[in-house]
Amino acid sequence: MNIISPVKFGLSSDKRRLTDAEKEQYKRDGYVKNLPVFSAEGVSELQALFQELAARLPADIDLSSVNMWHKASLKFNELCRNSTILNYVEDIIGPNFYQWGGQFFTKYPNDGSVVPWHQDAQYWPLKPQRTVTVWLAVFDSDEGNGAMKIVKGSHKKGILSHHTNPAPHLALEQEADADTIDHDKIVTLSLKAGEISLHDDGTLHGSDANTSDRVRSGITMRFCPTNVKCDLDVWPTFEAYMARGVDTHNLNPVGPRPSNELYPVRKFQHSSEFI
Ligand SMILES: O=C(O)CCC(=O)C(=O)O
Repeated sequence: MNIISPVKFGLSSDKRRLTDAEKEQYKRDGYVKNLPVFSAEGVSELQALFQELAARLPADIDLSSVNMWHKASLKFNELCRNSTILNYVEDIIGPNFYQWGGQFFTKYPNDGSVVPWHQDAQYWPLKPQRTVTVWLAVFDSDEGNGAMKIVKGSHKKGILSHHTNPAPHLALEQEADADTIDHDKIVTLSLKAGEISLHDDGTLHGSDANTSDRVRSGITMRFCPTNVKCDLDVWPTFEAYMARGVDTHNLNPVGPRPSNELYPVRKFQHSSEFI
């Protein structure tokens, strides 16, 4: 699909919304995929931004290990305000929502990194459980290069049993117990560069190693309706960055729009570190 609008980060459209079938699928299965956002020109800009931001990090910092790009970089923050992306999110969580996370999940050819099966809500101190994750494909992502996989319908099973697995090739220490994975219900979220998937924070997901000669990278953006509150005792630097609508609940500290082009160095950082 060719999508047109002369905004930064390429060509996108305000016109496409989730269809009723996609909304139903999200409720029933905990995900939707192959939602178009960027045309070929936009994808080139997106890939250039990926190269620029990845190159900004000191050599000893792994791109996938840092979050908070939406606090550190104005360009990244603007990418997360793309109206097509926000329209899709609004169709799931309603008109008033904020962003709290922005991260790359990158696997270079044969780097061995794996994302273990997990449910996000299992370790996120956010109540009620309503976060939608946007996973934006910077490059084509498929079986060959370690695309994300989900277990269809797992978001309806409540919080499943996890254990800690500190193995160095794992991008996360939280791992769902093997007997929680229904292998018949696994779906690979193959995406073309410039497309997004959405998943529910209760959906089991993970990804295998990239054994291809192609880079696999996705940008995750975490969005919550304004009635979701973070437990600051667990995540003290949490801040809500309004993405759309108004916040009448005022349950969380609010983060300022970044005015700089900096980079995060850890998973969690406060906006005051980027001034
Ligand atoms: O990119 C991946 O393989 C996993 C991403 C992930 O864990 C997430 O979006 O929460």
